[in-house]
Amino acid sequence: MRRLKAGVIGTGFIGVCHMEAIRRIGFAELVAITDINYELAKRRAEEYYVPKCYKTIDELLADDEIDVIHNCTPNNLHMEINEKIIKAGKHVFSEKPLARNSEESERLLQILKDNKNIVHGVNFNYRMNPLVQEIKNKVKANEIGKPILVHGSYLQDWLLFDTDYNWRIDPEICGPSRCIADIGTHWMDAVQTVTGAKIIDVCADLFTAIPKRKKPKEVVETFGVSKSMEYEEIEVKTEDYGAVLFKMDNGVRGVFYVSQVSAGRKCYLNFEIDGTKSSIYWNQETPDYMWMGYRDKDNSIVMRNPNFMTPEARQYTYLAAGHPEGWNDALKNNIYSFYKFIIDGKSLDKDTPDFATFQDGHYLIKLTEAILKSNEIRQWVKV
Ligand code: SOE
Repeated sequence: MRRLKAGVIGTGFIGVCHMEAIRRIGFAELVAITDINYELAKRRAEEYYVPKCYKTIDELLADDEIDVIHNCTPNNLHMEINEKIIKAGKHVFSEKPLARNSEESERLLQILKDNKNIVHGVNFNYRMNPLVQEIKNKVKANEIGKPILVHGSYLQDWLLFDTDYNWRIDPEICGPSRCIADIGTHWMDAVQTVTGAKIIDVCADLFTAIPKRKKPKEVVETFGVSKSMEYEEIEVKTEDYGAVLFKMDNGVRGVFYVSQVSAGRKCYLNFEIDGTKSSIYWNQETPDYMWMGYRDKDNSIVMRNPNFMTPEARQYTYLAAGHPEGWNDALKNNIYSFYKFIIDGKSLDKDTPDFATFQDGHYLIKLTEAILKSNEIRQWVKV
């Protein structure tokens, strides 16, 4: 069987997750990596036994052996690198956000029009949890009736203290939105996936709870803690919290809030879909369980069990019930569905993938911009 050869650009926190996911796919082979920090890339190459470690992105792009390139760089580099990958004729799997703004992501879509053979994906990984896929199928099969309301949140605490710092705080690198762009887009993607509908109208309130932070002199990894006593005080220009009311194109009303300053919450992405017959609730911190709520019988908590799942969702679950599957598995599923789409010879012109495409990534940037606008003008904004 043919194996797809992969290259990874950026070997920080998320780059390593991609590398490990590729390694778990039988028909994929990780052949090369690169990082702006060449020493780090070399260490990773040794640790993971990656045959080629390039000094520059251009060298990696010029490698004829490579079919797929993962863009795991910081946000401000996504656009240029995505463009280069497409122009090098490689399939591209990018971290979110695709670009700094929707003008840039729109330009990527234009470039893709002239490169129709390229398969493009964005890492909205939460949609690929087995139970999120199962909920999608249940909603589609009308099990909860017609969806009426959607609500939930995504809460973290890794930026609670004023001594917490990471490149995501800097709008030059992260972009004009942090909390909404970084984790709100995951929530919106998950909810759009399970309902099969789009958010089209938003009304938002954003808040910077910690307006000044102590930026350490050393570089701190995402979720890392700085031990440095040397710092400079900086003004924070992006939001720590956001609340959004919304309407979807199928009439569903919704509300969600996101925070990176909620003590004790780590990766607390949860949503509930309330339908005319019943409700379903799922939380990423307990990913193997979903709650089903009823008006006319007892509520129940259902444990992920491949034996009783829909065939569509079962393709994304591997372990027997009681053997937890979680965040890394969902990320693997996302990357697997991307590679499977390519190896099966499918085309984004004709086939609908389970993973998020650049089209979806572009729409999520437009949603983020509408949320920023709504917060600014204190009014509802159409996307
Ligand atoms: C930091 O908030 C972060 O790593 C996000 O950037 C990821 O997208 C999310 O999955 C986990 O948290």
